[in-house]
Amino acid sequence: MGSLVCLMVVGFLSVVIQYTAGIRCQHPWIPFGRNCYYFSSKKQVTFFVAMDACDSMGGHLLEIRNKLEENWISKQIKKKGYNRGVWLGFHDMNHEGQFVSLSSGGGNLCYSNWHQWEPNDAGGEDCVMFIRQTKTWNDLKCSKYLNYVCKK
Ligand code: MMA
Ligand code: CA
Repeated sequence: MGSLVCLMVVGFLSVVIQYTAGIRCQHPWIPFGRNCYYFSSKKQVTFFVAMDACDSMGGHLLEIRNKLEENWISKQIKKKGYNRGVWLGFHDMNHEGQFVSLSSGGGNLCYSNWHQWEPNDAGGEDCVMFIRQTKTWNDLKCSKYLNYVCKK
């Protein structure tokens, strides 16, 4: 095999192994891919309370990075019985319409899944939620109450 093909095979296999072998998570965190996830109680809280809760547990508010993760999160949320959805660790508090990640120091979003007509900043909405029913995203006032998921 050419060395490039060989490198590609090794790279592919290491990704497969990383995903299939999985990682260990401390109870009550649960694993998916290379991360651990904490699902909040049924109590709903504001964006800032959710953010602080995740930070204090050594994680950060959920940032959905791809469709695979999004589908898994969606299933977990339904299992948990959250009624509306969850906060995501994205916001546009600094520049209206420019949504950035909380954890990666204000980086732009590589993956997004906005609901039709969103984000619409209706009455001033700077935080982001994952909508349980439609599996899409909406910008929402940060002072609203939702369930949350932490990731680390
Ligand atoms: C509507 C829509 C959204 C907005 C929420 C606020 C239900 O959806 O206008 O864009 O964020 O209302 O509750
Ligand atoms: Ca909105």
